[in-house]
Amino acid sequence: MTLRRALAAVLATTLVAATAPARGQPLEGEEGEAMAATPAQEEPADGAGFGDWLAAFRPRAIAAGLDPAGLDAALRTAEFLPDVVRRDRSQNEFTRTIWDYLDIAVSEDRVALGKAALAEHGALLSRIEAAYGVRKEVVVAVWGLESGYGGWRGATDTVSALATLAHDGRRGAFFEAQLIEALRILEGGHVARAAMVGSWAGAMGHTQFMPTSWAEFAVDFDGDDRRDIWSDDPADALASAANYLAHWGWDAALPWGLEVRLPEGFDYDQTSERVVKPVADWRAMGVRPMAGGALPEGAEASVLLPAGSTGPAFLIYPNFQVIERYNRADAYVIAIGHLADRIAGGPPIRADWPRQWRALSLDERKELQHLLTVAGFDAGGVDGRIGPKTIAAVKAWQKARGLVPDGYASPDVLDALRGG
Ligand SMILES: [Ca+2]
Repeated sequence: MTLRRALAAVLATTLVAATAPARGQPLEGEEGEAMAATPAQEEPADGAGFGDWLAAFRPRAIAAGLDPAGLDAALRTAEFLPDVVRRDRSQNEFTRTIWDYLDIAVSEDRVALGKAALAEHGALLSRIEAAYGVRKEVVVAVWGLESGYGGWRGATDTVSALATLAHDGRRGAFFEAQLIEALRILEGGHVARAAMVGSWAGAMGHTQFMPTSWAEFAVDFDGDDRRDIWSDDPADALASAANYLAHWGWDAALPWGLEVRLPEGFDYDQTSERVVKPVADWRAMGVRPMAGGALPEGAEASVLLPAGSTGPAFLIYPNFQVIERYNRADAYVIAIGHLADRIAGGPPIRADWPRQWRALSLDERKELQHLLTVAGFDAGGVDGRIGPKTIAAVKAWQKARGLVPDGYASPDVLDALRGG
């Protein structure tokens, strides 16, 4: 094992990727317990009926086209995994601010490991960049966040994890479809049954693809007729990630975004992913790159304030929405883009984050939505997810009170709402 691999394995226990939280939500940890807050208290996960579920699943899998003998062989060692259910049920309890997340996701260690990975796999990454038109640093950043540059790809048996989640039923249909695709991968001989391991939620390999993403986007880049994202050799996995980003429209001529300085008197009503203008218009309004120089033009862009008006501002380009195809959380997208920039030698984010604020808990997020709704601002329900409607409701409430309408659901906003 190289030093880089050893370091990456250590890193992965403290950082790890975040799995698909909704937009604007605090990020939850995946494999790393260090990411987790206190797990939710709930009834112990119950494997009763798992065998019956597998028996009932078998004809559905055969109807989906799977070979009965291969299917039986693959399912013979499938087990109910109580820990998978526990993690699935407690996901929304985890709470982390974007700056706490970025401290981990784009730590100096992860930047240094990314530079080492870029050097070690430079020839491969150049070939991938030429084939898919995705900057090599971006591919490395995805690798670094999803699996600590391959050092932690997950050790949970994927068939068992998916069968457990399909049986548990909270999102049963989704995970049953994933399980069928996973079984198809085995039938195709792309990976051995025992080697098909990954995260507790079924994401696999160096770049943590779910089975349906594998089916649609994985490529055989090394030409051995297997689309192998699991083995130590990252060639297929990294090319698959580039293929994924290319498919969703990655534009090699543009950045993902960049940190900007907003002019005095800037209208904060303009800060939203929903407000899209030609870059030239933002330039005319006085928006400038924090690092100096000129804004890359030739595209439309939006101004994003992921921590409100007292934190950093970013001008985000269409590539931002491409990275969202991996994970819709702003914090994740910024982490990928910024890690790529840092690996390429760029500077840290310069503006300070509002570190005096903590993240709202799930109960507090629900209370915020409830209070906004009672006050006449439609927060889009009371589900604890800070999505576009909740952000718009916070903005409208701020405007009505003569505050800066940045839409950020800070503890101060909640306190003011409690005060009526
Ligand atoms: Ca291959």
